[in-house]
Amino acid sequence: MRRRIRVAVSLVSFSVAIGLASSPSAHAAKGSTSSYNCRSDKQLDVPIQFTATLESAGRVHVSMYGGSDKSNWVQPFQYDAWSVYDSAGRDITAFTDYLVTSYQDRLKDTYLEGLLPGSYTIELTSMDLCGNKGYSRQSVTMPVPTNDTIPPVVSTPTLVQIGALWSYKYVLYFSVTDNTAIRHISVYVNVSLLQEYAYFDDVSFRWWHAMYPADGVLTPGEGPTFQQAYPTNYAGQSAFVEIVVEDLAGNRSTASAQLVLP
Ligand SMILES: [Ca+2]
Repeated sequence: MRRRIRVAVSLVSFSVAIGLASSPSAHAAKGSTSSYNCRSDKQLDVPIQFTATLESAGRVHVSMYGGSDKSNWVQPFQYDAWSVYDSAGRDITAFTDYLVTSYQDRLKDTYLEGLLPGSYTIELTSMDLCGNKGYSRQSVTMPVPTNDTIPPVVSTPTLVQIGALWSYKYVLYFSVTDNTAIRHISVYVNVSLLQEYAYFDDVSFRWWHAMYPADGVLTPGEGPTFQQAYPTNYAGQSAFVEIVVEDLAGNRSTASAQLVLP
C-alpha cells in the first residue's frame, strides 16, 4: 500500500485556478509550440536535474536545475514531482504542492523534514510537452541527530485570506523554523487543541518550498508556513490563539495572539 502524506498547507482553490493554465495543451495553444507534432517525440531528452543537500540532521534541501527537450517545454510532473523511497524501496512520501505554472519559483527549491536516520533515494519526475516523463535521482543518508539546544522560531499567529474570488476564507497563519527540524506543532484556540502536526514518525513529513518570489519577504503561501482552518462556530469571536512548537531535540517555543476570527 502506498502511503502518501501531503503537506498540511492547502491552497486548493488557488491550485485549481493556476493548474488550468499550466497544462501542456494550454501552453501549446498560446506559445510558440502550438504547431509542435508529438507523434515523433517519444522521449524527454534531458530530465530536470537536482541537488540534494543535508541542511541539518533533520532537513534536506532539494534544488532543481537544467532539463531540456526539443519541444522546448520541460516541467516537473504534475503529480508527485518529488518522491522519496527508503532503502527497502518503499515509496514513503511525495510532494507536488500545486499544479504549477512556474516551477522555477514554487517547486525549484524545496525542503523536506521528517526522514528518520537511514538511507533514502529522492526522485524527481519531469515531463515534456508531449507527456513523456523522465527521472533524476539522488541518494541521501540521514544521520542520527546530535545535541541541539536552540529552540524553534515560531511567528505570532495572524489571519490570512486564501482562495480565489469565488471562494475565499480566512485561516490562521504562522511560520515555524528550526536550526535542525520541527517534530511537533500544536495549535490551540481558547485553550482547546485545534490541530496537531507530528513529524519524524515514519508517517508524516513536512515539505515546504522556499520564498516565492525570492524577495526575502515571507508572504502568504510561501515559506515554512502553516495555514490552519478553524471551525465556523468560531466566526465573530475574539479568540486566544496559541502555537506550541517542539524541535527534534525537544526544545520548545510558543507564540500567541488575541485575534477576532472572521
Ligand atoms: Ca533546534
